Order: sequence, then structure tokens, then C-alpha cells
Amino acid sequence: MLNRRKFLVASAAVCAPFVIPSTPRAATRKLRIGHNNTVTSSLQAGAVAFQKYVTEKSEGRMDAEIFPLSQLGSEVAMAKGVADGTLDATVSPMAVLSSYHADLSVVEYPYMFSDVAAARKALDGKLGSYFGDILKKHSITAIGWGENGLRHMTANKPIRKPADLKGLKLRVQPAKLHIEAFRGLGATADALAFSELKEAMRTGRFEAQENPISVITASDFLMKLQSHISLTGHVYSPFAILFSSDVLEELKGPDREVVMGAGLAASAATRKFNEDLVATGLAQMKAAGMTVVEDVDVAEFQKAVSGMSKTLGDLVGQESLTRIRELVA
Ligand code: EAX
Repeated sequence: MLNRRKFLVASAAVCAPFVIPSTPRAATRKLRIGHNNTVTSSLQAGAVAFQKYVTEKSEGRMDAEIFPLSQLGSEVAMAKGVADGTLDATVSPMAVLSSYHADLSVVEYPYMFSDVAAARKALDGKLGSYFGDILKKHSITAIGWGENGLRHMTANKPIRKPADLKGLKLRVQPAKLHIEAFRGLGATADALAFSELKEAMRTGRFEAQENPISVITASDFLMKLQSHISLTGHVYSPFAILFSSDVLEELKGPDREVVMGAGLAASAATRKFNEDLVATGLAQMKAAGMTVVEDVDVAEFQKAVSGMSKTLGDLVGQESLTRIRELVA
């Protein structure tokens, strides 16, 4: 019997003179996208949507590998990697971008938006383009504005009013605005990278933290170590879907368009993830043994924040605050 391999080789030799050699297929470009959270988080949902879009739409020219759990460094390091062109993309919390320009932190000013819909609209419009222009100067292209969501407090007691924060060892995101806002409200607030939070809460360095529902449900340790979630809704946190401007420039036109489309797909996925969790997240926390505190005195928090408007405005720059308020309106 004719061995199959020999047959193929023989027929290739016979056919060879008539075959027009094809150009070798270019290798698929693998884009690396990192984030600082778990594989059940909204950040991962965003990264997966990015990966799927890139793989499907580039017709084999590109695909993507996802690096969750700060495998490529903290959120600050990943944003820097994107700016340097050593990392292609990241789903980034906004607070860490404040080192590029004060205005970027102002989006997370307490009670900046009337509701989630208003925040999304601003980010998809004038506010998003304004931030995009700032980031471009640092070789970062914002390819979408995703959503971390409305931040709430977790602690081992209810937080119904600002006075409940007094002396509480509270972890906040690495940004001056967050540190000062919570210190002003009475907490003993300090900043820490998210990747270090688990250990810091376990050892008692912090006894409280604040994050959106989607981050809390994606982090088992938070549901285990914190007995209460109080629905303060004090800050709306976007996620910036960031891509390296240097890498984008290296790509050919159609691939650039694919990357831009992938950014929009990623932001839509994080928003959808949060919407779905509004229905299930609180039940998930209750099932994990947490108490959900709904009767928060939001007006008291808002009053306390407006009492700090001079201090916080000076910190971020009164002009920045006015500019962002105009772009949000
Ligand atoms: O993954 O640092 C934070 O609290 C952010 O919400 C978190 O990094 C998102």
C-alpha cells in the first residue's frame, strides 16, 4: 500500500512546476491586554470582549492574550506600560490616570454625576473626547470608556452617615482626591494598589474599603472579610480602555479600525456586566452572609462633600473642577 506521506510528497513533486508559490502567511500579531482584577470581574468581561472582537474582525491578522490579576504589574504599572509601548492594552481604573493630568481625577469627584446614565452620556461625548486628547499627549489612546460603576462602602459595621467613617482605617484608590475626600469625611484613609488589598485587609491594616458591586462580588475575600455593604454610591468610576499609541501607529489602517472597534466592544461589555449585576449582585452578597444597608443618608454625605469643596477644589484645581462640571452638564 502506498504510504500516505510518500504519496503526498510524490504528488507535490509532480505538481510543483505548476504551483505558483504563495506568499508566506504573515504571523498573527498577539496583542497583550492586562488588568488588575479576577477572571470573574467586569474588567475581565471587557478584556474578553476586546479579545473576541480583535480575533473575529481581523481575519486572522491579530488575536489577543489576557493577563488578569495584575500579572503584568499594578494598575499604575500597566497604564505606564501602555504609555511606554511595552504593553498593548489595559482596562484601567480612572484614579490611577490622575498622575497624567489633574482633570482626569475630577471625573471621580464625589457625586459628580446625577446618575449612571448621565455619566455614560458624558463619557461617550464631550468629556470622553476631552480626556482622550489629554491621554494622547502621553502616547495613550483611549479606545473606549467602560464602567467600573457606582462605588459603595464595605466595612464590618454599617456606614449610614459621614460620622460612621470617623477613625475607620479605610483603603482608597491611589489618587490624591480619594485620599483627601475620605480624610475630610473623617476616615483614616490611605491609598493602596488593588492587588495588595487582600493581604492588607487580612492583616487588619485596613478595616474598610469602597468599590462598586461588581468588584466586591468578583473578590471573594471582600465578601468574607467585610460584613456590611452600605449603598453610599459616592463616586461613579469609569474604566478607561487604553491602547498604546505607538503600537497603534505601527498597525495598518484596517487593523487600527479593528482595535478601535474592540475598545467600544470592551466598554459595552463592562457596562452590560454591571447592569446584569444590579439585579443579582446584592443577592450574591447576602448569600455570602453580608448585610446590605440601604438606608444610607446620601444627602448628609453630599452636604459633607460640598462643605469640602474649597479644599478638594484647591487640590484638583478649581479650574479643573469648573471645566469638568461644564463638560458633564
Ligand atoms: O479593579 O482599585 C480599585 O478599587 C478599583 O476599583 C479596582 O482596581 C478595579
